[in-house]
Amino acid sequence: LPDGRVLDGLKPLRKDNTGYDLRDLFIGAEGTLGIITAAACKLFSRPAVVVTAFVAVADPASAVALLARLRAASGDAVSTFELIPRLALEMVLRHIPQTSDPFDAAHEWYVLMEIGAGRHETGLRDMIEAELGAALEAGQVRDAALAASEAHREMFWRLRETIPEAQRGEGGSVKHDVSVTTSELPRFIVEASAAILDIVPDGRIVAYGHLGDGNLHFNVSQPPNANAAQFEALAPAINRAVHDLIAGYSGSFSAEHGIGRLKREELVRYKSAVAVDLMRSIKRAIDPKGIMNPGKVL
Ligand code: LAC
Ligand code: ZN
Repeated sequence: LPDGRVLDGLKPLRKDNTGYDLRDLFIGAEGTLGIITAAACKLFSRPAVVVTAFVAVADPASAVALLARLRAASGDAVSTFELIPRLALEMVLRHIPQTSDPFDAAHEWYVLMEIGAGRHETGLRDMIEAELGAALEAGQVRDAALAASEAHREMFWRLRETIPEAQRGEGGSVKHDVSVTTSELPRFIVEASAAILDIVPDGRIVAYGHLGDGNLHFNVSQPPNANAAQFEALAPAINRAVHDLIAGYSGSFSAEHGIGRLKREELVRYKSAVAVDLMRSIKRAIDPKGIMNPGKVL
């Protein structure tokens, strides 16, 4: 450390025993342990072919099965697998200009997927069409549209990326950023939806996001015509119900967006006391004056 103290048990970066590998400690520390002043990035070659598809699926379990099918068939080249419920698509179509439903019929659930093959891969598109056909026969897929151009691809992405903005157009919302093992996501969605509707029977559940990472934004929009502030006053009760449930799944209440100030209390509630003590000790050792992003995380 700059003041000469030595942290035990860390792997020295250099042969002269200077510089310690704090990388893993810094990941997710949100700047509370120091400032990153340089980074080296490992680059991968850009895939020659990327296939983007908007797919209507029967239910979340079918989406999970489809993900497994496509990972196996593509040699694990699935780079996007975003779950979208009908309600989210409807909100997007209502609030976001230049959007349209890719299908004639309405479907309960959708997936936006992207698969990129290696540099020399050919026949990827045919392979994905064949897999989607098989999934259709198996009852997992209801309909599918493959992007035919870059503009078409951007149109599909717009349907996914504008969900937060569209949800804002629907009034008050209570949000979660949870993760569970991907295979358990379908059961979690059923149970968390029931838990939320117990508290707010007309709440509109907008559970969307990064299914490929086991990470969902399990959000609830206010009932239509309700008072936004009154609805958002239910946030602590709704958060508690969802986060208690996620703890039972050994999942995380903070999958993607960090702890910040908003989830400090949750951290103490759901992490073990040993883990929180250890985090505080590390914080004190590295930042004894508490000057690194004060007030965040711990
Ligand atoms: C998203 C942001 C909320 O996935 O993480 O849309
Ligand atoms: Zn996200």
